[in-house]
Amino acid sequence: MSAFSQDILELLRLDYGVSPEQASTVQIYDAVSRAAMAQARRRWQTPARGKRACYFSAEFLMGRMIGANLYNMGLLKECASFLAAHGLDMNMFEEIGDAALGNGGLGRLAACFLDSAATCGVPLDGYGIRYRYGLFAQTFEDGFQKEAPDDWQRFTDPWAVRREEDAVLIRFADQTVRAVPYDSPVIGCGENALVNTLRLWQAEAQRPFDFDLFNRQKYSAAVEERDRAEAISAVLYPNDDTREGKRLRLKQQYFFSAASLADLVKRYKAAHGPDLSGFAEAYAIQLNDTHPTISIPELLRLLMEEGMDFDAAFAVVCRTFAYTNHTIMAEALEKWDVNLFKSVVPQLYPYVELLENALEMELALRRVPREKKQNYRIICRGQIHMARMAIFATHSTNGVARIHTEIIKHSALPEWYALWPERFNNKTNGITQRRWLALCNPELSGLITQRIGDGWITDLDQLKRLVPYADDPATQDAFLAVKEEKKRQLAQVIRSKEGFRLDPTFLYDIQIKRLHEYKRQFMNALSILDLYYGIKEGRITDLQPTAFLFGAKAAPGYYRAKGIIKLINEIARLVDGDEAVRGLLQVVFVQNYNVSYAEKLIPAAEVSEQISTAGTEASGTSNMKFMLNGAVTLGTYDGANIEIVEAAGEENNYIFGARVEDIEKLRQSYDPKQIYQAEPRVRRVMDALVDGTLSDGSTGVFRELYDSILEGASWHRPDQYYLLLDLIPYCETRLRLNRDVRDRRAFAKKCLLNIANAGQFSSDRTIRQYAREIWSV
Ligand code: GL7
Repeated sequence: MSAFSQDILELLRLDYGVSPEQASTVQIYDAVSRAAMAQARRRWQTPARGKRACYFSAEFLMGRMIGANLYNMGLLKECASFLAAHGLDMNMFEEIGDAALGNGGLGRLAACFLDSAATCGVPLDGYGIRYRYGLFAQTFEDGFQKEAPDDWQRFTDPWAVRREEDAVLIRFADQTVRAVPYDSPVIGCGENALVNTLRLWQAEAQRPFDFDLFNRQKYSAAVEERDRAEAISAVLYPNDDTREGKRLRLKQQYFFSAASLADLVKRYKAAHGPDLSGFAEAYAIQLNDTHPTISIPELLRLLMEEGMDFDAAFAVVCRTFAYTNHTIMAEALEKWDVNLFKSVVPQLYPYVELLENALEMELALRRVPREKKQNYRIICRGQIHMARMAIFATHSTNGVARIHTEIIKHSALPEWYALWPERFNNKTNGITQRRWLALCNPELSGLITQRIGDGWITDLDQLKRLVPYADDPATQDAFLAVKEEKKRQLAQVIRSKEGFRLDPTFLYDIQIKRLHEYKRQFMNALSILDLYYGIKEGRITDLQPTAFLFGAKAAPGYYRAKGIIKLINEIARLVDGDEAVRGLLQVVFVQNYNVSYAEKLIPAAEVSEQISTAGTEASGTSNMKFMLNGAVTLGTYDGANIEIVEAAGEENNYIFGARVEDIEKLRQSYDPKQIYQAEPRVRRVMDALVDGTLSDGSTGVFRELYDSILEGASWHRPDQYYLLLDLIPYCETRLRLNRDVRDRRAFAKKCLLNIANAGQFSSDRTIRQYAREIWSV
């Protein structure tokens, strides 16, 4: 028996006094994780020398760590056989340890980056918050979303180590709290692998309770201070792409930024002595969106309190930090009310003013005319503009896909690009092929490795060698067999989780991502209605039976997003209850879509829905995961879709709809009512919302959705995301795709060419670009 298996047995025996047969699922999970952890810890030391990069992020959407860690350590097979020998298997860990400390793409990107950096030998550590509760758990009641707390730590957290000795105090105007770090090893895969660190800070009170008050029998008052401290890291804000100017949110941001910087300064001094002028040569810090931007005045403060003058300190700050922009949606650009800011972190405000003054001097030097200065001011009309601060006080600002970076430079922030063009650069997002192919799709991985070897696991460009196989009927058939198997497996999962019988012979068309108007799940729903009426009216006669799958969480306060979930659930009910279409259409909205669910859905997909309004989705990353698993993209010219289609061939994907240039031209004159009136199919599906066909349980939310398209609202024009403009082209492209899939081998060829050309979308590539072009590590 291997040392690893022996360790597991011993942990079970010593800690729990059980054999594998007697052990509970949690006990096995704990023992397996800790046995692996013991091995990882031998390779887990931070080297004393050399520059390190740090990824500051309010979100790390790690998902379940056990599988990925065992895989990267080369222990997965051994673990599987150990479990099998005792009549168990890896699926038993299903309900345990899915750390949802992020909302969506932005948080998952951070997790992929950690995996890639450790694999590529890039010294990169993650810094963030150890939320007590992650993104809410979602269920549906009568088709409406219900939220419940995500108590992810309730079993154990064997992958983290509490580092009491590295705790620091964080000062706010009204409280001082302890920040206690929990470290997880980030274990790379392959020959160049490192073990880096993810350090998440937990907020605690300086003392557990007030003894005095307790003795006087004032029990709630005695623990009040503790509760107020713990509130800071209690919950992840459930908003994706919108930012609320909430006090607690600002506290969270300062909490982890200040703790992380205190940590780095302490380490720097231990290694280099008290003079901090070389700080930027020791640490490169990437700001993941504006959430950690408060680090800028904080580092300035730390440096100046050590005696550095402003100019010297500012130079260190600029050389240390780099900023990634992840969205240009107006409501997502973070601003803090000056008074709120001062009432939370008054010690920082003078440093914000220093930054503002330095900016003012720079603008004067560059002869920016008075009337244009408004666009630059960090402090403007009683608000602090975090993105402006982030561009001004860093050496690099990057977008996350080619089109997104171009939009930043030429339409979102052109005045900044005009002043500092050399700071702006693109880093197209990527995904880790370890989790998103090797681990989640061993069947396809096996087929690929059988054809081209396993070098792709750490060098995804090697997938190019699959190109010749795209024409090979044996490979096409093998691919189709794998897809069928993954669809069968997914159908089983959905049967047990949702109680819905998905037909594995149907075409699987999947849209999974946060629920947001700009992502246009609503348009997908309207298009399904068009298919439904098309079949009923005899306009569509030869449809390849299709299952439309959705997964999405709506921010709890986002009324329309929740209405769209209800709408899709009602359409599912309509379709399911109608004999005439039942053999042709299925619609299912899965509950509690998360990383683990994605790992089941993506390998089974044949069609990847990427249908955001052109110019709105900065990049998207699920588009890359689907591509890697051999789905074709049905999408718009937006985000990374453009680069995907460029790499894999437009003929192997299905692109439709208005482009950014079209929308810009149309913007002023766009009138969705005209389309509604001129096009009976559009009218038919829109009217279904309000004519009694579909019921919203008398909430009025379907009427509100209808009005948002045809009437607009006080804060936006009608159909602000151009659903009606793109609806018919979308439906027609969908039908064309549907006709194409009948030729199974021709379709398999398209899928194989997507896989073969997915190499550039590895986050290994992205991380190497950050390392070389931004961090110099
Ligand atoms: C996002 C973008 O919306 C998404 O397109 C991008 O892929 C992701 C990672 O760069 O970042 N921006 C954002 O605010 N959220 C995202 O997911 C929440």
